[in-house]
Order: sequence, then structure tokens, then C-alpha cells
Amino acid sequence: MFDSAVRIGFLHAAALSPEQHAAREWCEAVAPVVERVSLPEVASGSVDLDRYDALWWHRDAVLESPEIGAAAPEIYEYVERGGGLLLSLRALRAVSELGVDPIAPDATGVEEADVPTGYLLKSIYADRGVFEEFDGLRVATCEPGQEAPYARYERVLPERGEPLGGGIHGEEDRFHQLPLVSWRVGEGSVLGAGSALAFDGPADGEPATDRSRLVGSLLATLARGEHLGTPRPRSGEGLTAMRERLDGDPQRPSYHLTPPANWLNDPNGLIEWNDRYHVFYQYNPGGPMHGTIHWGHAVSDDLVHWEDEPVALSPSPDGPDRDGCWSGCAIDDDGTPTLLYTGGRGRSQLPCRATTTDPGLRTWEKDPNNPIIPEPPADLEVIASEHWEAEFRDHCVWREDGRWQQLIGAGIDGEGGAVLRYTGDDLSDWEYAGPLLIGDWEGAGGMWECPELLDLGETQLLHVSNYEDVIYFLGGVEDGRFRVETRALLDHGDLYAPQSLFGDDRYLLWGWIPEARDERAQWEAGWSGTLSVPRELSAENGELRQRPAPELEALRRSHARHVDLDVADGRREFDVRGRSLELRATLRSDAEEAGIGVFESPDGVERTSIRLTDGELIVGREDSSLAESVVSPRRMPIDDLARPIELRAFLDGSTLELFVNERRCLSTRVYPTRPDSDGLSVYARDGRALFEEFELWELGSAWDADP
Ligand code: DQQ
Repeated sequence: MFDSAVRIGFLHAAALSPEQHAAREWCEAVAPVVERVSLPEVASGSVDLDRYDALWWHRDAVLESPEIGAAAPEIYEYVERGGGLLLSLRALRAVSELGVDPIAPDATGVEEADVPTGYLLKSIYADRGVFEEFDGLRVATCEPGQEAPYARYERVLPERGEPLGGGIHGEEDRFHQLPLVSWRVGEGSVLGAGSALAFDGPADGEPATDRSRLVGSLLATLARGEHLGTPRPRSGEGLTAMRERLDGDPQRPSYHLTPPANWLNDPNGLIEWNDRYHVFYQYNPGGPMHGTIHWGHAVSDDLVHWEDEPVALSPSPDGPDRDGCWSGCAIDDDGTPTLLYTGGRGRSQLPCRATTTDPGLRTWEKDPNNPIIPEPPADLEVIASEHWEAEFRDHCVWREDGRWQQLIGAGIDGEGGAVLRYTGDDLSDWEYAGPLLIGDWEGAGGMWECPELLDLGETQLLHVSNYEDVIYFLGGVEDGRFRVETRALLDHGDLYAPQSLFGDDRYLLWGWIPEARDERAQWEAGWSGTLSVPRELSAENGELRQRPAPELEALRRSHARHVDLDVADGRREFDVRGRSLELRATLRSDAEEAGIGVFESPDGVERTSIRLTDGELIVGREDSSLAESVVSPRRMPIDDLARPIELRAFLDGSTLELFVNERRCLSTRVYPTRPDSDGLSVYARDGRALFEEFELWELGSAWDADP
């Protein structure tokens, strides 16, 4: 594990505790040279830290601040010159005092579990030296019954550190407890391992062996001057490099917007600025789970090819957005790009504002007066939930008759989901102007998130997301209230929390298509969530039209076209195979069922079916994946649609988006596991299906700027 001449400096503040004794003894048994280094002596300048290949501070007692005091600059400079520092258990809290990270772990305590506990390694780093040694991502390092003090990030993230892993508690994964973090400081590195380490206990058994392997490899890596993981990616290029680590994942969409790694949910702040399209999105840099939400950022010149930009908004440790920068919108305030978003802190969520003068919209200044609306309307019974004292969030803003208008999503106790309307002379001073619409609890849900009002010319469209579906209403606003004429689902699959961009006389809408696999599978993949392709929205004859943005055609590569494909009671396979495809089918059928098989393995073991009957389009997912994932079908009524059926399908890794007759959409997720699950077929059962036209294109990647 260690090179023969390695010298470890074992830091301590005062007399060693039994746990520190045990740790030092263990270290002496595995490393060639281990010397005690007292922090007061470091502070007095009498120790030459450069003697050591790595320093280790393993501390079980509560860290009193300021404990390191004058030793901090010495240690910081040692690391900066190329040294390595391991901080374990509560020593991890010293990162702020050492100047390594302004944000210290927010959770400390002592844990004693009746199951083995340990570390849940991040899959994107699984091939890195230290982690490579383990068989899988779950590493138990602490025996049941052992007391282990801890320090870890739970509700906040380090600002400069890159989380390398979460925790395990027996069979349970603890995605939100992040004890394993790496920092790059100048030429050197700091590693933190803040939990599940107790040397003062059994020295054999599996957890003891894995504890030795883990701590030994962390120290050995530091001593060799190697960097573990990446530094927290700051630049667009850094994020793209992280993205490239996931390139080999066949379930990862290639032309849909995905996070570089980690978690994505709602699209936010869509804006065209200086001739570039900006898409921000809810992003957790901590891992592929919802939490510690930042705003990720991608930019495009053509709506098709995207580049990663640095994270645009991060929670401020002292701000009203400490626990998350939730969804919001971007506005052109007379030449000043402005974001209105929801800040979360403790049990409250309140509107916040940020502006920029950066033409690339990369850096944002938060309004020092945030939150700009201090509480939900006092005369409304806004519902509370387990997490929130009032469900009050997400923003849609526009200017009308010289005044700003704002919509915020909420739920009213005993009534239903609500869209609340505010007006203002400027974007920081708002007055409540009553509900735009309150729904019925039974029919449309108790809470409406992400409301958006769009003016489609002949009608207005209001959409809201009610935890399950995106419901849209067509109608108009009269005296500040929305008059509903029709109501329907924007998507019959899993699209959620969409937002639109207005430009060139049209609305383009993106939505979040969440994962349908469980959290463990998402952790193993290293990423979660994708946005839909952009959809053009319009109204014709009182009906909503949704069509893929024509710009997507720029992704088309090889093409195949079949005319009058007649399938009677049978199946026909295509030569073209692929996981990133666009299909266009014009279908007349008198069969009981006709359809298209996609993501098919040659033996048909894996297969997703797009089935059309007279009345319904059904996406059959029962055979989509050999892995455990969702199998329930997704259904959409089509009985009222004109024939022939015009179907457009976008397949991409694990994403399937369907547009029927430019009227109805269904977006969902499937997870073929086999590399050869990339086949395509058409079929008919009990009757004849005529595909008057069947076209397919292989599509290029969104991240390939020069395809
Ligand atoms: N996602 C955001 C909220 C919004 C929800 C939090 C909808 O602002 O209400 O990540 O998915």
C-alpha cells in the first residue's frame, strides 16, 4: 500500500484519546514511518512539515474552534506546496479554519449502529486508484456496536470540495450524508473521511479490513502526491470533462440535455440573450439525488448543440437560499438579465432575486434584500407540509401595461392548488393581487408547482405541475382571474415542471423527464434526469399544438425511408439499429393493435412497444429492461385524433418522447440493459397496418460542437 520510504505525520492537538492511540498504532503497523506532530508545535514554527509525505489528523473529540489557530497557515501552506492532508472523523470540520473551504460540514455527532456502516462511493470515481480496490461501491468500515463520531455534509455542500461518496447504514444507502470529500489546494490535496471509522475496536473482520484498505489507500494516495477524484469542476470545460467520464453509458441520452454528472430536475431561467439560448436547470453537484440544489447552466447557438457552463447559482450559507436555489425564471429587466427564484431555508421558501452584468450570464449577484417577498399572503391559508411551513414557490414573470406581473405556485388549505398573482413597479417590490386560479383538490391536486402563463394569440395557456402531472388550461385572463375553457394534460407520460422561452414569435418548451429507476440505480449510473427536446407550442382552432422544434433536424445523420409498408398480422424488422433515433410514421390500421418495437434485442428479450389501438397509444414497458425498473405502461387517448396517425418518436438512450398528430405528447423512460437492444420493428396483430410512410434518422450528439 505504501512506498518504502513514506513518512506520515500524525497530527494531534493534545494528549491522544484512546481512538487516536488505536489509529496511530494501526498506522504504525502499515506505514514505514509515522511520527506524532503536535499542532501547538506546528503553530510555534518548530516543526518542518516538509519532512512528511502526508499529514493525518484523526479526531474523535468535538472540535473546539479556534483549535488549530496559528497552525492553520503552516498546514495550509504545506498542502499548497504539494503536501497531502487527511482529515478524518471530526477533524473534517477543520476545513474552514484551515482555509481549505469556507463551508464546513454541517452535521456532527456520534453514531452507534446495530448494523455495519461505511461509505457509498460515487460511481464516476470508481475507477480511481483508491476505489478500484473495492468490489462495488458499498464499503462497510465500521462494525455494529462501535461508537463512531462523525462530521459530514448533509444540508449544505462544500464550496470548493468535490464529494466522493455518501454513506451506508447496513443495507440502506445514505445518499444525503456526504462524509468523503476531496479538495485541491495549490499543488497539494486534502481528503476528508468524516464518518464510520473506529480503530479502537475489533482489528479483524471485514469492516476492519476495509477500513484499513480505505484509510491506507487515502493516505498512500496523498503521500504519492496523487489527486483523487477531480477538484470540484468550476469551469464549463471541467464540467464537460466530468460529462465525458459518463460517455460509455448506453442509457445516457446523447442529444437531450442532461447534467454533466449528478442530478438534474426542472428547467429554469430559459432566455435568449445576445443571440445565444441559455437553459439553466435545477442541479445538485453533490450527487445524483435531489438536494442542495444549485442552478446548472448550458448554452447553445442553435438549440441543438449545447455547451456546459459553470454553475450559475449556489446556495449562500447565510442567505435565505441556504438549503437550495429552487426553480425560477429569467427576465430582461430593461437590459439587465434578472433571475427570480425560490430560496429555501429551514421550513421556509421565499422569492429571491439575482442580476448580472455578465454578457455570458455566468456570474450572478444576489439581491442583498432577499427574500424580496418576506412571506406568503397573510390572508390565505397556504398549505403546510412535512417540510414546509407554507408551500409557496416557483415564478413566472412578464411585463404588461407598464407593470410587472408575477405568478407563484401554492396550495390553499381545503381548496386546491393555486396560482398566486403579484404585481410590481420593479422586480424587487411586489404586491399581492389575488389568486389567478385556484383548482379543485380532487381533480387537479392540492399544490401547484411551476405555474406558467403563455399568450398563444387566440387563447392563453396556463400550466401547472401538481406532483403527478402537468395540467394545462386554455382560456383567458379577465379582471386578474383565469377563465378556464378547456383543461387537459400537457404530456401523458412523465414530463414535469416545464418552462418556456419566447422568441422569434414562438414559444419553446422544455420539461424535466425524471428517472423511472430507483435511487440506487441512479447512484450507480452517476447521473439522474434529462430535459425533453424543445417543443414548439401554438394554438390552432382552440386546440393546443405541440411539435418538436424544427431546429432538431440539424441532428439528423443517416436516413432510411419506406413507403407503403404493409404489415398484416406479423412483424417486420429494420436493418437500421440505434439508441439515438428519430422516427416518423404515418399509419392507417384496421388491426386490433399495430405498432412499433423499439430498443429491441435480436431475440426480443428486451423490447419496448409503442402500441396503437383504436382508442389508445400505449407504451409497453413490461419487457423494456432486464434490470429491475418500472414496468407499468404509459397510456394516451387517441380516439378523437384524425387518421392517418402521424407519429414522431425521439429515442435517446433511456428516453422516449412521442408526438402524435402534433396534438398529444407522451414522454417517458425505459432502461434497456443489453448492448444489442437497439433494434426496431413494426407489427400488426389481428388485422392489417399500413405504414404509408416510415422514416428514420440516426441523430447526432448535443455535446459534439463540431459534429
Ligand atoms: N422542483 C423545484 C421546486 C419545484 C419543483 C425544487 C418541481 O422549485 O416546485 O427542485 O419539480
